[in-house]
Amino acid sequence: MDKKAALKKAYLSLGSNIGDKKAYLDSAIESLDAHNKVQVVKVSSYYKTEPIGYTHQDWFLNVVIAVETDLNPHDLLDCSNTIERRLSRKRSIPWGPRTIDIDMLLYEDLIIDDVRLTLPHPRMLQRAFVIIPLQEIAPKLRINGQNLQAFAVQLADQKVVLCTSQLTAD
Ligand code: PH2
Ligand code: MG
Ligand code: MG
Repeated sequence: MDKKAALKKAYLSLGSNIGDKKAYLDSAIESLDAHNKVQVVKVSSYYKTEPIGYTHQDWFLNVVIAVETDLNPHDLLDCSNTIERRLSRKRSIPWGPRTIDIDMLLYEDLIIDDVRLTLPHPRMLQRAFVIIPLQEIAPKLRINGQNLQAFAVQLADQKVVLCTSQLTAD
């Protein structure tokens, strides 16, 4: 079979709110792309975003990427978790501060719900820090028959600030 035809498209959301946030995001994206079965094909702008869920923490820097991969969803999850560990991710407070978080949003149009992985990501439609950058790199994407703009307008109260090219660490 034609190799290119076998590649699967997945979207990942990355976030950081400790230390040099941009360096953590850049390093995670480079590490994903360095895997011989993962190719990063699109990277959104970076966005400064107010923390959702657990609010007593610093603002996040968030980005969404598209990858093409030969890995199945669980192997892509393992790959992401390995990179999180390498970037000294500690799991303490749920939804709390983290050097790097890599969440799988979508993998083709697969629906998965097992102990390790739920796809589509169960909270993605409630999160402006996911929907806004995802809309930027996948403007034609539809979820549950609706375009992403329909979800974005409902999340207008969540603060998501587009970063310019002069992005700094804080
Ligand atoms: N991640 C969370 C919880 N809250 N808030 C923002 N703004 N960005 C995140 O990446 C984020 C969050 C859990 O993973
Ligand atoms: Mg997360
Ligand atoms: Mg996560």
